[in-house]
Amino acid sequence: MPAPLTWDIFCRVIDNYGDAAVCWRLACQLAREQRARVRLWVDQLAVLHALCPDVNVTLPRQQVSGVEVRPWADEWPPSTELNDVVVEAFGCGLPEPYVAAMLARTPPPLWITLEYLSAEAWVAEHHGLPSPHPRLPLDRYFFFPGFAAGTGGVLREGDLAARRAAFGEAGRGEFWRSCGFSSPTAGSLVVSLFAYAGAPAEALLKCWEHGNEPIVAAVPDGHMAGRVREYFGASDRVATARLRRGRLEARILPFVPQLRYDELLWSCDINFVRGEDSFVRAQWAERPFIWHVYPQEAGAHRLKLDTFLDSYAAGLERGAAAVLRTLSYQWNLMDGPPVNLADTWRVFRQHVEALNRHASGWVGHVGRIGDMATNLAQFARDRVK
Ligand code: TRH
Repeated sequence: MPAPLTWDIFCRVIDNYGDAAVCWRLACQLAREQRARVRLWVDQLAVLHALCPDVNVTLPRQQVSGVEVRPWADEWPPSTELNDVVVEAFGCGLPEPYVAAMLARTPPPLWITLEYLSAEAWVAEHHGLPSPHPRLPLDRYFFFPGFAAGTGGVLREGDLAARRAAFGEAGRGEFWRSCGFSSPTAGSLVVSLFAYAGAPAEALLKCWEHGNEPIVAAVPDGHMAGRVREYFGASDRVATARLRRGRLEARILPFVPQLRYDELLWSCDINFVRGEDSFVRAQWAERPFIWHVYPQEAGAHRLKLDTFLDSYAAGLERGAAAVLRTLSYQWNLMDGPPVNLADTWRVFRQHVEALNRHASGWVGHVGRIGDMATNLAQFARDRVK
């Protein structure tokens, strides 16, 4: 068996958690499942620390979960040796001295540009294509994650299904306890809420408060938790809070480590997620979910949402598909402030069982193209000379 490849992954945090979240997950999976030696360079270690509290933000070099974590600072550490594969995540660029060293080596390391996840049709056509560097005699290969055959797939650890299956009722009880709560009362609908500032959260909270069933909204600490506190008129900022009015109970949870975010999703009946990584994890949770797409200029995110819903809802019964799209549009403010969100929610609620069944089928469908880390490792093995 050939020796595992060595990897450098470069990541700049644009905003929020997603850039670091995807790179961290990829790095850990390559290290654990491919036995690869992985070095991850991140410009904001504090973001990585939020996702993985074992990361110490003050260390210039540390080994965490099998990955060598390095701060990516302006000053490049001299005499840093090259690795076989270099992943430039989300167009973050590479340090000049590193590129200079790549030019000096024959053959140069394999340079892979990892792109954002999208269900758009052109992704499969562009995935894996080489592209000459505009100035330098170096090729870069574009690696596109995706949901369809011909794309790079999406990240999914080999043991995820087993972890999820083993979680069960006891796991849920333990999850709530660890966050400072008892298990939600039987019969309540449990929903997690993770979204960007634009989401019409107050309108949804109002539906839930005045609805006809008990709802527990689990809100990880952050921007959305602030909105929920304000909705309830709660001024204190204690880490764990339970707020109640009408049929709604909101639970403000601590921001959990990434490894435990799955447990939050598995502890809920419906998940509101956003961006890229939480969106993918909600799919693996095999529960109904509503995606808040990362807002882009000139409404480019509308196409991302539409193309995803087109693929996801293929085979879903018509009523469920229609209300999934309506609620997704309203949550993403696609057509201005939502009108009759309460009606949409009521209809969505009626289709939760159908959406639940569909969620498992989707996992089987996406699983057939293999997971992204395995696909990426194979892609690299095929090209490293
Ligand atoms: O944080 P995000 O919005 O990240 C991104 C960035 O905005 C990025 O610039 C953009 O391009 C990209 O989205 C599309 O959403 P995302 O991708 O879901 O990342 C959030 C991560 O945080 C994910 O790994 C789950 C994790 N998480 C926790 O670990 N604990 C928590 O309590 C919560 C709520 C999330």
